[in-house]
Amino acid sequence: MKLILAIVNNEDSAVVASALTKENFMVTKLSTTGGFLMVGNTTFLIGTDEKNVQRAKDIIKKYSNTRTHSAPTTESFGRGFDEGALQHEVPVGGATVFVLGVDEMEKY
Ligand code: 2BA
Repeated sequence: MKLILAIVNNEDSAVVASALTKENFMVTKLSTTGGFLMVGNTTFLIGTDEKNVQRAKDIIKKYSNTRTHSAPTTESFGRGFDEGALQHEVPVGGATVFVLGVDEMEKY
């Protein structure tokens, strides 16, 4: 048994969730926040047999797009988001995926 943790852009999360569910994966969707941009993203928890991990990763990859996000530079910190604040573009995603071993899973 494996636990897949997949961090996905909010804009892709509905289509990723629905594609996984359609392929019979059990999915829990958490609202999370990236520590760098401090912008909302979605973390999926997917418990599945090891033989299904690659299929889940393929689905996540297929529906997760890379985007750029505007972020304040360190020189702008403390100046707020006024028009003089310096911005730079940061690439975000597709998805960041972790695969963890699971010792036990029980349902009561
Ligand atoms: P954030 O932490 O908000 O990061 C957004 C994007 O900013 C990252 O995209 C990366 O391009 C850049 N970035 C993050 N930390 C940086 C740093 N210390 N210096 C310079 N640039 C930095 P992604 O790598 O695609 O990550 C998207 C989101 O996935 C992250 O949002 C975070 O929520 C999560 N994530 C990515 N790698 C992770 C890891 N190793 N552990 C835990 N969460 C991770």
